Amino acid sequence: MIKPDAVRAGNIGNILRMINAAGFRIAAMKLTQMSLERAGQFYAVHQERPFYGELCAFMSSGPIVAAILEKENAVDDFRKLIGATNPANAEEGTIRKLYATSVGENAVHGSDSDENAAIEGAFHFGGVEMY
Ligand code: DAT
Ligand code: MG
Repeated sequence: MIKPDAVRAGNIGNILRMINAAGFRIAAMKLTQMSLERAGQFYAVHQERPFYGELCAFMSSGPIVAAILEKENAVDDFRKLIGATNPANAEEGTIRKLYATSVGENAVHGSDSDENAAIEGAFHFGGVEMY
């Protein structure tokens, strides 16, 4: 996902250009907005964390770009492309270093495993929207 902060800042094109340049194939993509309830479901794994309420409020605060990306070693390579959760710790040239403003408003989401990528893809897209 390209998160609401990056969409608001006009960085959809910049981020997609980096994703393309890194060799990912876009298998599904759309502009959409999660309700507070849907954001809560998406991040349910974090529900005991102190930032959960803030995270769900932020993620439902405006439109996002949801996408399914394909590549060999996609999960690890995408995490490298986006950089550390906190942009203060992200490497130079990563999406979060360039476009995130804080640990909470960090421009992009990436799945943390192939299994979760499949779950998260199905959260946003029906079968006829995947190519
Ligand atoms: P990532 O998005 O790098 O996988 P995560 O899964 O640990 O990071 O956390 C999910 C999101 O929750 C993260 O992108 C932003 C938010 N978050 C994480 N740690 C936070 C913190 N200490 N304060 C505020 N928001 C935080
Ligand atoms: Mg995560």
